[in-house]
Amino acid sequence: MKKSLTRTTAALATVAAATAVLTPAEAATTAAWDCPADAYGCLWDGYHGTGDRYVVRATGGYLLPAGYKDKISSMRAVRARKIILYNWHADKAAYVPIYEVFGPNGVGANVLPHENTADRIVVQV
Ligand SMILES: [Ca+2]
Repeated sequence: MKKSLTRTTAALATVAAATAVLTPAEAATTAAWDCPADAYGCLWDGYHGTGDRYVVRATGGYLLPAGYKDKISSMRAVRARKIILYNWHADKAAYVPIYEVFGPNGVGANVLPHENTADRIVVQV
């Protein structure tokens, strides 16, 4: 009985050590508002620059990729002068601007109250 308990304790210690090693790397890749310095900006599916990140690397106006359409909740302009998000309004048959942020190296913002609606982006430099 005592020997079995010792083995269990040793196994738990191994798990704890592995977790301790992994945690700093996870934290580094999910730092809030982290966006590459050479990108025009970043969009996130979570609030406060967290969650799945879309790195903006093209200027002009274009549709968001399928995985990011209707999912953006926060955004930040890094090299761009301005990034504008648009939502499609079927009744107007048009994309309507819903939120904008300013750079270069701007602070991030939550896309309130229009989170999870953006379909299109315009990036101005
Ligand atoms: Ca939409």
